[in-house]
Amino acid sequence: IPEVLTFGESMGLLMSTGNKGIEYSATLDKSFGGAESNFAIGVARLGHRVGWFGRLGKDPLGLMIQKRIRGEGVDVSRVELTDEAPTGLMLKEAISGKSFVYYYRKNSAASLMRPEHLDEEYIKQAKILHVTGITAALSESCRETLWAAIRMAKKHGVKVCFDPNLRLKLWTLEEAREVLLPMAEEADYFLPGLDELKLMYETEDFDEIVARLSKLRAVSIVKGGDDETYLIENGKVTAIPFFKAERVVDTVGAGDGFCAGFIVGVLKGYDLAEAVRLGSLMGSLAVQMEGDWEALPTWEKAQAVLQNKKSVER
Ligand code: KDG
Repeated sequence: IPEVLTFGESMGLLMSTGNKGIEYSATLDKSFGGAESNFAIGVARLGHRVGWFGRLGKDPLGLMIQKRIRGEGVDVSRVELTDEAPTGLMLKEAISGKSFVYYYRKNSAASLMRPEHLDEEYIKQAKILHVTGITAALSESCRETLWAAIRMAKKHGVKVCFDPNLRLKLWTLEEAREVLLPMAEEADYFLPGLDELKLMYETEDFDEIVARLSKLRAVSIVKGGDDETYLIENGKVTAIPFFKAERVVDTVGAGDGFCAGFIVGVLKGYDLAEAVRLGSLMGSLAVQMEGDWEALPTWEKAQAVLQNKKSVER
């Protein structure tokens, strides 16, 4: 039985390599992405039981995604492969450490998810449900499904972890704000990025941001300050220094890795600052390899980095 559940859209991912953009690359690397499955893989690699569900097209990309997520040890028993629509796709290029994505996901199988697809019996036995704002951006029915899942979790005392994951390629800031701010109010753990908060709260002023967050019932963890993460609990701010990444290859997936580390810390009963440190370590490792989730470490690797152990390379 999974301790943590998450759901959302996972897509085929074609990525140019060698610092070349999509326009000029002759070949593309094939993988998959999806904020929630990235998170699930991170949790599984750290040794905790996690389930991811969503809808995939019954097509080669859908089959690949299901197999590979299963191969990471994530429970995919509630995944549905459907003929109704294809699996979504995204293209990505990472040029000098900056990543750009292009979506081909309108009317994908995942975007047709409806509240009836949720399995309440499955959701109710988890300790934590992790969701992101991307799902809300996909379609009206996905937004309803997300709300329905949040309500189910709350009804059964399952804690809700919410990452707004603002994607302005999917909806406008105004549309996003209208949905994401009320969702944040329902969360137990709220994990936005500082840039996202500046946009959503329409302010650059950190004190004002803290004041807004302090009104939430959630504990907030603000990712992506200059070189620290902020933990905000009952109006009290604790700044926790980042783990510095040795090199930045591909930034996509850093936030999902962070959430995975944080939630694993919570499951292990760490105090929140310590859970944030594990999140930050995961985020810093996630950016050091191409791919949205490939660089996420196992528990052993994470411990070795924490203890500053040198790896034996040859
Ligand atoms: O957080 C990383 C995700 O953004 C990426 O894996 C793909 O889910 C994705 C999206 O919608 O961009």
